[in-house]
Amino acid sequence: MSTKVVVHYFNGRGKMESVRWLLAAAGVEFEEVILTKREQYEKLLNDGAMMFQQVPLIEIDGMYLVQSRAIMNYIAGKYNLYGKDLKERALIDMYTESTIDVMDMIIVQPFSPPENKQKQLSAIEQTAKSRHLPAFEKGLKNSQFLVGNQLSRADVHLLEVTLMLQELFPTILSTFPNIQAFQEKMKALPTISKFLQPGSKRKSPPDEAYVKVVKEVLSHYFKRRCEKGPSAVCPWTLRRSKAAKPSGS
Ligand SMILES: N[C@@H](CCC(=O)N[C@@H](CS)C(=O)NCC(=O)O)C(=O)O
Repeated sequence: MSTKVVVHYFNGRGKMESVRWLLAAAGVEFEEVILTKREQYEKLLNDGAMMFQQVPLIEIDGMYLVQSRAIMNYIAGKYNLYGKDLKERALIDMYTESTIDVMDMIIVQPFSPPENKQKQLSAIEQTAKSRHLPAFEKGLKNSQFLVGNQLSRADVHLLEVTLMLQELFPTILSTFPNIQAFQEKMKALPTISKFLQPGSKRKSPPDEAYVKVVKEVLSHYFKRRCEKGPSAVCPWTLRRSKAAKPSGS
């Protein structure tokens, strides 16, 4: 096992991007093993590196860590991004879960049937605006940080999720001045500023190539999804429906 921090994931955001953000905010240098082939995933399986046969997987401090929340809890605890006591930690966890609720909706979107896209986008925007962003706006009313008087993982996750939301809905923060001011201060922190520069390990929004690779590497998973119902979009469904058409049509 490497003595450096190594993250094993696709060349995209998915469930690993918040881990990358936390490492970057903490100023931790890390290496990446980018999964592009099914064989790489099978090798990790055969090596027993993935406790639940899933990525995100990271190598850190002589351990193989899986489960994105567990990974982030470890990094936040180790690098002092988890508050000064249990009560602060509980508040940080509540904010963190809210950001995960929003990010999960965004992450799955490229894997959903295209006909659902508009409906899903509207749901994301509506939920973010009416439920999540108002709570963060309030939390930042009299403070530079969401919890206590120091940077925590909640701040890092909030910056990440608000930047993701703005990619989809450019004016979404127009009625949230505290979050806008927060973003500017966060972007100026040296470690964050570095991560936001082109060429960093921050990943771009998902594109078709990323979706294709994920579907190939995790073919067992998407095959199961396809077998569950005709609405799932996957290579097998497309192949089956094409094959079912009479030739020449
Ligand atoms: N609860 C897990 C879920 C991880 C997960 O769903 N990973 C996907 C890729 S993002 C995976 O490896 N799926 C393969 C499978 O479930 O067999 C976490 O948060 O890490």
